Amino acid sequence: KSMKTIAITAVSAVAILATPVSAETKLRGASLFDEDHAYTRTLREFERLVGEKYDGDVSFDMSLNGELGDESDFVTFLQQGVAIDYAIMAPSNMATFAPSIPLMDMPFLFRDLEHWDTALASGVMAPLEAELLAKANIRVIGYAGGGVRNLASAEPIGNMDELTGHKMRVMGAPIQAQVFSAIKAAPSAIAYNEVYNAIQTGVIAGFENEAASIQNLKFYEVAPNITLTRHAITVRPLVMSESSFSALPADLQAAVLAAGAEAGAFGRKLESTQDGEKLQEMADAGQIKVQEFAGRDELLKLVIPVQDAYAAELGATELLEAIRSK
Ligand code: X1X
Repeated sequence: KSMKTIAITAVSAVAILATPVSAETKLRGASLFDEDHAYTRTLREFERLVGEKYDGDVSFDMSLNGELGDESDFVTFLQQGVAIDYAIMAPSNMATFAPSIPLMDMPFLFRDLEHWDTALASGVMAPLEAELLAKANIRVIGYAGGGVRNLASAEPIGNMDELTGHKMRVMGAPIQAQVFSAIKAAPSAIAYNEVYNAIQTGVIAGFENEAASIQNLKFYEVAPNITLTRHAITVRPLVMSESSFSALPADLQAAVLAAGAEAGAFGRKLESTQDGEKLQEMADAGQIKVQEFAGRDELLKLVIPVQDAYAAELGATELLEAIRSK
């Protein structure tokens, strides 16, 4: 062999050694909870399904127990395309970047579980998803949720008199504070990971949440009184940073979209089925005391004009009507 042929062969060998046969893609997720919570289980199902649907190499690394902060941190990471690639998010914790997204989970939007289910299956939320993608760089790939949100407080809150002036934490979207002000409470937006401490130290007297999270984060220790206002059935998009999504090969993108939709359905079934069971478990364990709210219909009457005004301000009156009429 000539010196030239030997040199070319050596260069090719180095090139082959330096190029991995198939590069592995690593996706990073985040959950506020441990492995038992419906969100974490839904995200694990998402990971499993992507692995099943994709022929290439993909691995997952999920931070648990709020190690990376709460959802107000996640939304910034997702928007910037740093630290995490996928998560389950409350729309009301994504308001900073997309002001109309909290319409999806505003209190008193759904009549019951059937309405919630029909609305989510209908694709009616598509304009809100489009705004989230355009303004926040975040892509909805499925819908989890299905927990019923109730009041949780240090002292019992059973009627309008007790609710009036009740100092409670709400999520960051302005519509959340507007709704709870309309029903005469005294809401303030506080980061989720500060709520336990804020109730313990008396800064607030309670908050509102669903059974799965009250149980998982032991909120019953400081807010053991549950009032069944049933003011929200959670809509929790499974989301991906668009920066991460758009960098994936086309066949992995297809696997992510299919897995997101299926994992969301898995999560909705899981959380909606577990919701009542978890309340019962906590009651049976003596961790919570549950009571009805006297006059829930009155709450609804106070809230409807607030929802209407919010939708009008966003130019989303037709969308709100479309959701209501599902
Ligand atoms: O109230 C919150 O900020 C949180 O409440 C529950 O843990 C979940 O619904 C979560 O998504 C977040 O909304």
